Amino acid sequence: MPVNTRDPYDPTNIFARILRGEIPCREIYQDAHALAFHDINPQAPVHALVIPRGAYVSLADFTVHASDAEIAGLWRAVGITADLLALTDPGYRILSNIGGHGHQEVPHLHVHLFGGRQLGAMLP
Ligand code: D5M
Repeated sequence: MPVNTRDPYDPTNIFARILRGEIPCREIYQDAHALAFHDINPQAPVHALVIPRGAYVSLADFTVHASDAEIAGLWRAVGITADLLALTDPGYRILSNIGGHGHQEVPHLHVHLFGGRQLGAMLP
């Protein structure tokens, strides 16, 4: 179900439940600010998700309301996750869907990492 980024945060969303340990994930990395795990429906040989621990609906919400430490922490975790998955060289793609037109389905900010093969041109 697409979400509206102006909607309040829904603490029952699936990634909130993963953060609380209520449902399992295939964890790659975690620290004080972020958790990284494998996507349950991979769209590439490597498809990971990195999420902040804080309750943010999307990148739009995060960039306005998160602290500098949270913002730095999320992007550092993206880089660390890419390194752990050996994506950094030869390269990979990140993507974050925002709201209805962005076809965001899970209303907790997540950064997708795609890699493990030569990716095509970036087309919508
Ligand atoms: O993408 C949401 C992504 O979240 C989609 O690629 C599937 C993934 N997903 C959904 N549930 C799970 C669980 N339980 N574990 C791992 N990955 C999951 P979006 O950008 O919102 O369209």
